[in-house]
Amino acid sequence: MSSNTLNGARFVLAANEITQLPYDQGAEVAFAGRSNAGKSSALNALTGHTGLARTSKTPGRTQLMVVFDLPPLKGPEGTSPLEARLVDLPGYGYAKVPEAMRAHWRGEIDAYLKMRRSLRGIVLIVDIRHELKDFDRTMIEFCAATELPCHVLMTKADKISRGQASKALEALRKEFRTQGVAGTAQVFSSLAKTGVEEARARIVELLHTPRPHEL
Ligand SMILES: Nc1nc2c(ncn2[C@@H]2O[C@H](COP(=O)(O)OP(=O)(O)OP(=O)(O)O)[C@@H](O)[C@H]2O)c(=O)[nH]1
Ligand SMILES: [Mg+2]
Repeated sequence: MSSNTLNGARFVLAANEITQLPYDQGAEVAFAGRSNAGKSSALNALTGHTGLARTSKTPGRTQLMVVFDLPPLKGPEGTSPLEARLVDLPGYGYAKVPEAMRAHWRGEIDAYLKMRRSLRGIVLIVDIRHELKDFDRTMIEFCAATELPCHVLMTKADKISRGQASKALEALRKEFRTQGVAGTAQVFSSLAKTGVEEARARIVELLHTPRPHEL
């Protein structure tokens, strides 16, 4: 499976709760991040479809789990291909989202992360200009604790210099090392298409890597 397989992404459904998601088999990678961090823009850049995931200047717009199908993953000779999906999770941390809806999504995302057997990795989208927020840290710690691979896209890199971007990346990697977290990270920009190939390759790798409970 080459990294441009992400170009084959197609919208499947938008779910308000995890019971509405496609049957839990195959391989899935979920996009998480604070509201307005740039999740939908990153998905569009990675799949090469502008408008596949809705983007907006109004944070909190994606208050649904949005599922995209990818072409099936070819496994070793003699094994049947695996279904593959990308999931855009609702952004968290937007103050104007009513508390009841935030509580709903806290519960659903928590259950999704803990129970989704086909989930093979998280792509965490953070704004490269800002420090990690509490929820980012919670996500990274959760991934470390459950051996769920996490790849951080430090996006909106077009808004700062290259030097500042490498510094931010080094700082995050250092934080991972000191905390003993096995996460990976890279500089990204949906606007300038920086790091798109690197991110695609990492996502394909995540999709191909079974979790311990699958073995
Ligand atoms: N300059 C720049 N702007 C970006 C980039 N990525 C996203 N944006 C802008 O940031 C805003 C939010 O982007 P979205 O992709 O909608 O963010 P999101 O994380 O999906 O937000 P919600 O779905 O509302 O939680 C939009 O105005 C985008 O145009 C980037 O790489 N560079
Ligand atoms: Mg979005």
